[in-house]
Amino acid sequence: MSRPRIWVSQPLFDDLLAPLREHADVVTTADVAEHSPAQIATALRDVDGALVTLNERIDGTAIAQAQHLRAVANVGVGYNNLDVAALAAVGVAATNTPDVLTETTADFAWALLLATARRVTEAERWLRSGAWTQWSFDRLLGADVHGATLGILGMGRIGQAIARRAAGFDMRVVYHNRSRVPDAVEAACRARWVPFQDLLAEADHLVLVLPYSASSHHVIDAAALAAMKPTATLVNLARGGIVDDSALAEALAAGRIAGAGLDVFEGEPVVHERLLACDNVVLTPHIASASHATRRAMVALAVANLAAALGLGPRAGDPPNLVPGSALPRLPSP
Ligand code: 8YV
Repeated sequence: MSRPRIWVSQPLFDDLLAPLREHADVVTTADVAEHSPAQIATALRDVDGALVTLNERIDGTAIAQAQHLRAVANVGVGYNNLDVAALAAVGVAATNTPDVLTETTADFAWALLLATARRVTEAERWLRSGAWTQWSFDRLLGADVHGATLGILGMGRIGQAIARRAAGFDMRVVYHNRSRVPDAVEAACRARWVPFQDLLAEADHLVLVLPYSASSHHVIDAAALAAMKPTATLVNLARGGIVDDSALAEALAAGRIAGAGLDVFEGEPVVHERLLACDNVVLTPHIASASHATRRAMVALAVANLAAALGLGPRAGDPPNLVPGSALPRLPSP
């Protein structure tokens, strides 16, 4: 049998690809690339496996042409860039990288929340502009975090890790999730399930950590923003599209909420121009999981998933992180 072929869609810590190189021919991508759908289809056409990031949208058209493809390993916990149903229909496994990024991403939620509530980046911009000629008592006043109510929309692993950190700030934690988490988890997180409307109304700081899907599209729209406290802050580190960015820009500009911290955007890397124009928003370029250790752990896990799915060497076996709805990989073509 010939050696399997693998496409690695972005530069991803080359040293971590060794377990793949040992048993397969690996095609890497030298520079960070914005691949067009046609380039993705071409890259997938002759390979058995692919290691991809959220930059690559793996759609039905590319999948239909990828006759040898058996597994796609996503470097990320979110996998809305993959058409899992189309992959499963032809026996291509899809995997993601849960757990390894939970704590790092939860840390970053707090970085955004604190920066937003205390207007850190706005203050720095003001200082750097040379405007600070005199100290003044009532300048750049923000919202307290300690003792406030933290709202969390989406109580998966990352939501729970964010909630656990809230104890250090002596906060009250309310969350909304389609289903309540078990009592023991609620107790560990000191969190209480509330209906969605109550979450909007009660949160002083609302953090979004739910997966993106058709049902979470624009779950934070103009009506949801209007239901929040005018003093509240909103943090999104889940996916663009969960928030209606245009409605958010309008709410921020009109002072309908106090501020927002955003790591993800509709149509990123393009950011809505009216968000760019707002002072009361902290903007970061999708870096919630970007610590040295975690980004390496994500690649190592995706490599292990792909090796298992393709049956490479000692790592052969069912991949441990198949996403919901994924198929097991089909047999290699002769
Ligand atoms: C990743 C993310 O950096 O894991 C996710 O879902 O959004 C980020 O942690 C990204 O997916 C890289 O592909």
